[in-house]
Amino acid sequence: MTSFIYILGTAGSGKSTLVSALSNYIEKYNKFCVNVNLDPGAETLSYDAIVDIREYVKLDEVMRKFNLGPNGALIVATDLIVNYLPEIKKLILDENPDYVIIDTPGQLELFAYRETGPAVISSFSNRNSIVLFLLDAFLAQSPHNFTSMLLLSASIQARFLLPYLLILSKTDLLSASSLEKIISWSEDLSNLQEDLESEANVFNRELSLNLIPILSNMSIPSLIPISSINMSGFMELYAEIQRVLGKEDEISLDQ
Ligand SMILES: Nc1nc2c(ncn2[C@@H]2O[C@H](COP(=O)(O)OP(=O)(O)OP(=O)(O)O)[C@@H](O)[C@H]2O)c(=O)[nH]1
Ligand SMILES: [Mg+2]
Repeated sequence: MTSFIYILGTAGSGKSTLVSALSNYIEKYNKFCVNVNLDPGAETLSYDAIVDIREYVKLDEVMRKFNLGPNGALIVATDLIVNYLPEIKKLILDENPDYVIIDTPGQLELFAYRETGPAVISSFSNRNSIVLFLLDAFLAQSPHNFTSMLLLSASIQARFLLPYLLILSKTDLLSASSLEKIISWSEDLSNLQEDLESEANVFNRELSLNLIPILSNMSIPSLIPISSINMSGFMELYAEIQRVLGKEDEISLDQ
């Protein structure tokens, strides 16, 4: 049965690089993966895409036709994706893949908070789907940033209502101690709270501390640290994807 893996995260968090790394990794287990680019603003793709939305929605044409600058055109271009969903779905399912890995626009808010994201998911399949939400480890090193990222991820989780994994990307950029610190925050928010107490900026400190009780009431999944450069964490990530999708047998069967 075909499963859909949606890669979401803020601009530059490593989404497109993960599409390429994850599909290469999964294919080692003799699973057939296809990649889909839903980012009309992508400059170049580092992976083969069975569907590239830039062939349907061209940013420069949108700019000319609607007399828009690049940011306005991205909003319209992302909205226009919904017109092509039945055609795209057919192209994907005709291949009968095990996994479809879906790259989403850098401007997370265009996909997540307008209609396109939910429309894509309900068109492709509400079942056998999972969201991987990327937190950029380099940015997550400050306790205030990390708190904001958790809040954003909880908001995305509420918006899509799909099984959901929280991924700490680019961990190769961090020292072992910085990585451990971030993991300790995610495992126990009281560790995060403690480090927020020494945040120098009063406004950041107060805002983040006020968010801790809210975050404590939400079910935040454990963080999966990965690097798409040195491939650390991919075994855990793939195992977790399979567990959530109910395909636990794949690794043990195919290894
Ligand atoms: N060191 C390191 N760099 C990474 C990793 N993953 C991605 N990058 C780099 O981060 C930058 C952004 O990566 P992308 O994969 O383009 O990120 P994105 O989220 O698709 O970016 P947008 O689509 O523009 O939002 C690139 O320079 C990547 O080479 C990683 O695991 N480690
Ligand atoms: Mg990208």
